[in-house]
Amino acid sequence: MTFDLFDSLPQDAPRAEPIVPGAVVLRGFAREHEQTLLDNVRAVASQAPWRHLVTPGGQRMSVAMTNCGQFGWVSDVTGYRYEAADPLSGQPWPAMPDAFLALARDAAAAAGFADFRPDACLLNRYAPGTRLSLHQDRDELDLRAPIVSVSLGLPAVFLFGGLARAERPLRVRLAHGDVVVWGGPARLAFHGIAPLADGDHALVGRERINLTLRKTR
Ligand code: MD6
Ligand code: FE
Repeated sequence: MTFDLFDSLPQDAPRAEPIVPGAVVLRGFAREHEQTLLDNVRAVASQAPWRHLVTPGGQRMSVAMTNCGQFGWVSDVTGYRYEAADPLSGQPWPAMPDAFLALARDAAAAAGFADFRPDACLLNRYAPGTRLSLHQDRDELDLRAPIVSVSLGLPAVFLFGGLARAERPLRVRLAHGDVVVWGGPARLAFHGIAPLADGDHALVGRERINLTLRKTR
């Protein structure tokens, strides 16, 4: 029998980096589908345009957002919620692209969450300087399901805190193609994005796009 060391060390297998129990970064997991994902982002935004939502406190969010799938996350002065129709058009959100579903299912499975079937995808767009302040994602009814988060374009610093807002967050660099899967004991952790550094990504330009895929009910 021959034994080739390199058979057991695939050079191009995505590396899985645990952040905290329940949360893992799959480095480069989305890279091979980057063009399809970006084409789909463009198609979604042509039907349901990027917009700056207002928080219940009356602040305009600096991150631009849109949605696809059966439900979309919206915020206004009355609160946060998931809605089946885009409030701008009254029409259903654009359908979830197959490539989003497949990537979410594969990433969740790689992180130990079998059979993940998201019914919502929130798309976030960051220009240089844009940040997302610390928050919890708790508008979903089934908190046993994980969230799968895909980073495209400019790199960002993900702030990963604890279950209390006051806990000092870890800083994790997320680059183009990285996928974060989090659930279990991390599901309600506070998190955010530090102000985006300026740069020019070869494929995406001067912005960062994030997709977060959720099971809302
Ligand atoms: C972002 N992400 O990466 C913002 N939420 O632009 C999130 O707020 C987020 O990455 C829940 C789960 C994963 C995430
Ligand atoms: Fe979040």
